[in-house]
Amino acid sequence: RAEDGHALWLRYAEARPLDMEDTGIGLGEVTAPGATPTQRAARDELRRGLAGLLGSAPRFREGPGGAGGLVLGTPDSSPWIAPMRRELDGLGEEGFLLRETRVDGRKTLLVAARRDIGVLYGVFHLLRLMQTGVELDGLEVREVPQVKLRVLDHWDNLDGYVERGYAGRSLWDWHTLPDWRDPRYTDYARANASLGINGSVLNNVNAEALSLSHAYLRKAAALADVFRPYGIRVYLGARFSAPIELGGLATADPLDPGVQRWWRDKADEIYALIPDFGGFLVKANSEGQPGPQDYARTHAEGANLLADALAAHGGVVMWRAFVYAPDVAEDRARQAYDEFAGLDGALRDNVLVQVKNGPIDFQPREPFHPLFGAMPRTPLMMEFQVTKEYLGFATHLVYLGPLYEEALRSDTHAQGAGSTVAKVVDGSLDGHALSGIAGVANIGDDRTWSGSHFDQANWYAFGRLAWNPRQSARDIAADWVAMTFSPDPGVVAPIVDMMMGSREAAVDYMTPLGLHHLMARGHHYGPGPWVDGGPRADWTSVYYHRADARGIGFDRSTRGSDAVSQYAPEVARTFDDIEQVPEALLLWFHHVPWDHPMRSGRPLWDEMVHRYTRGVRYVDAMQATWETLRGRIDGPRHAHVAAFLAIQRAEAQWWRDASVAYFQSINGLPLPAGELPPP
Ligand code: GCW
Repeated sequence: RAEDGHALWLRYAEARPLDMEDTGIGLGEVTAPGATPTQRAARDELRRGLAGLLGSAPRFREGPGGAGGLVLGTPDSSPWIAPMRRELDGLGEEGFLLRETRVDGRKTLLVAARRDIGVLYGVFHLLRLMQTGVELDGLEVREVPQVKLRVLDHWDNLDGYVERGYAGRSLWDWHTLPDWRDPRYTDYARANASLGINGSVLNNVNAEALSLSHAYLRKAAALADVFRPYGIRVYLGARFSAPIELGGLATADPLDPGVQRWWRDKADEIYALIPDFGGFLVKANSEGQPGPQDYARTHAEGANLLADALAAHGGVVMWRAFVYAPDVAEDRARQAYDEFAGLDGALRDNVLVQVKNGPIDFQPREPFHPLFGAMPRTPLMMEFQVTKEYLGFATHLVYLGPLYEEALRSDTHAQGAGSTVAKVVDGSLDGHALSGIAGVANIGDDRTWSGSHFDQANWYAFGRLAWNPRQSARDIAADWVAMTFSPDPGVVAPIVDMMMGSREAAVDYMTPLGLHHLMARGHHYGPGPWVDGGPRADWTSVYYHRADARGIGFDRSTRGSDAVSQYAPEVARTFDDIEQVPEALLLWFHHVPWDHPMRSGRPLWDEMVHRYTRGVRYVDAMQATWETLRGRIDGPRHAHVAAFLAIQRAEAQWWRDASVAYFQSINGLPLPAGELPPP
């Protein structure tokens, strides 16, 4: 049933009278090869999509026998595409071309690529155009992915628990794998292929050694078999100490020949089962995980150990830069840069360093991570979080497109103005052929897949931006709404508007003006600016906001922790200057007096309260918008979203009231007049 959200954005609902007559192309006739699994996947998707959109299933021809209608293929699989071989050269392994043309005098729509996977991507693109009501007459589209590895990271444990997952249990049923291949695995692959996602790390970065055991590798191989026709490679989170735990060795020292042999043998074993295995994702020496530093070796020596084991098979290592020292440092925001920047040039060619978008940890707003632009000789992979650990889990409606866009468009100035994070990530700034972008998945066994209807949009936006990091979050939202709810502009426009402001609203009611890490301890849901004490100072809120009677904010300027100096001089100067730093990051970089005059003319304290209240009001506005859509969205989904918005409204106020009251207890200042939200 479409109304429970299980079909995602691939609903293919007949939304407007879009019949074959209209387009003149005769989309009911499809000439497409069906010899390989990927070719059959393309045909299956068209069957499903066109049946839904046009009201009747298309007729398939393998050809030859006439063109006209829809013609799919590669130069090798289709006599109609063969003459285009030269023209398709520029499309790479995954790109595609859609073209409306005439073949033998008949109107024909070509979906052409160099490889089957490109054709499948082209089919999904075409179906998207139809779902969003784009005119096919005169169509000419060339698409090539800008980033090579477009990967979902699942933080799924082998017992089915998903770390920071708010969408039920893990999709992978390790118990029945490899013998039972749940049809959901295919649906998962379809959804990802529709976006161009081409990799899946199956298990948590807090990895269990067991996931590399032969029994579990056979299970992973079964998933790889299901995903392969959809262009998706499987990767695994690797526990650095696995040679000890699985192999019975006395050490996991990367310079030990026995350890090196163990990883080589393990790689051979994996590739025998999964010939196109993608590689390893590693969290080492962070939050208690084992790593090379346990043996006084560097991250580079650790990463290279695994890289050497995978190199012969074409695998890669995605080595995470999310590290922090076992002892509390003066400024945790500095640590990844301090540990990694000096390793530039010391890593093998098949190593990518995977960097979170900001220097702390997926906060509602962070400045871009200073490692972007600081390691020109190393491919840096972006790690976004799709699951909303710090943004209200799956109950709060927060569209992350603008957060991703903001990070990707940030200018590192590494090679002068215009050196955006997107250019670092897609490899174009430093000329890397290897490039990657990862999203920590928000997927589980919930009927909606993502824990709520609107959280599907975050999976969707991540995938679209991974394909092309320069796309606009607003355009992506518009496509998603049209496909998911309705292409009716009267539905699309208000929902897109509501989505586009939703992230800023969460920033406002949780952590305005550059505040960060103020949530409740452990679960990270709900306010906890008072959190203090416990095992580590940098797991508390007071460590980050540093509020006292005179002011608030973390001084990372040249007079403070000097984290600003990790950025290129241009950027550092701006962040260092309290007059120039963007107000959205003011309290990230500066400790500011409560009466500091803001650009609005309000003193800082009044501005803070104003923003907290503004965030709550935005949720009011979302509720009002959603109410106007009653009757235009099917009842079940409308009711689900309305219920979640009511939860969000109450909790936005909880955040606001708790935060304002707490900070008042420190600064003793009155509430500015007129700033009380309705009860
Ligand atoms: O965001 C934090 C989470 C941890 C997570 C860690 C990481 C997988 O609170 O749950 O562990 O980051 O990214 O490694």
